[in-house]
Amino acid sequence: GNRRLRVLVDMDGVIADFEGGFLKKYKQKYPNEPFISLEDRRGFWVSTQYGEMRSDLCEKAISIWESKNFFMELEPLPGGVEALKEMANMENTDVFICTSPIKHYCHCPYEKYAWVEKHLGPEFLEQIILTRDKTIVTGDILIDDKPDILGVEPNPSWEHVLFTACHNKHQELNPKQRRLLSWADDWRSVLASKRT
Ligand code: BVP
Repeated sequence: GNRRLRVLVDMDGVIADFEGGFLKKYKQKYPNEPFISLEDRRGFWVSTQYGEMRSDLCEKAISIWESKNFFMELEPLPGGVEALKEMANMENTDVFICTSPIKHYCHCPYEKYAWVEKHLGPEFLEQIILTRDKTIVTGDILIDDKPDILGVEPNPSWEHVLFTACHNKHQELNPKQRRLLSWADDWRSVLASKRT
């Protein structure tokens, strides 16, 4: 059979700093509006928490990631690029970047490819999966900061390993769910545990 390990890695909040990039550009564009510090972030959806603070701030938040160059200019999260390159060079290991583009499609999909080419190299362009439904993608592990990954497939093949982010660090997990606290955490052991 196929003894290769297939690792799916999310992009925003796992290898690219969506939250930091959002807050920086939101403060630049709306210097006189209230904001939510990363320490106070709760819940996956930035737009929801801003909308709860004041209803018009939901669309102001959305305007940030719908802008040209938002996704392109995200900073890499510490250790992510190095981890993916190391993973890709491991024996019997296939790594894919599995990321959901926003529905405002004029910049985001292009900029995600450009980001990968810039930070991981052109050979990584072969490894990109853009999908709004990750449950239909098969793999052994999905490393993702979104706590609930749902779609049309009720029993996805992958084990979701929750990557810690400002919005999920206080969240209670299902008893059997595992976390990676950061790329300094022991991701190599998580991969090893799926090979046996
Ligand atoms: O493209 C990202 C940003 C966007 O959703 C996608 C999440 O992709 P994955 O990390 O799951 O692959 N996004 C959108 C909103 C609000 C939209 Br209205 C948000 O609050 N946060 C967010 O990440």
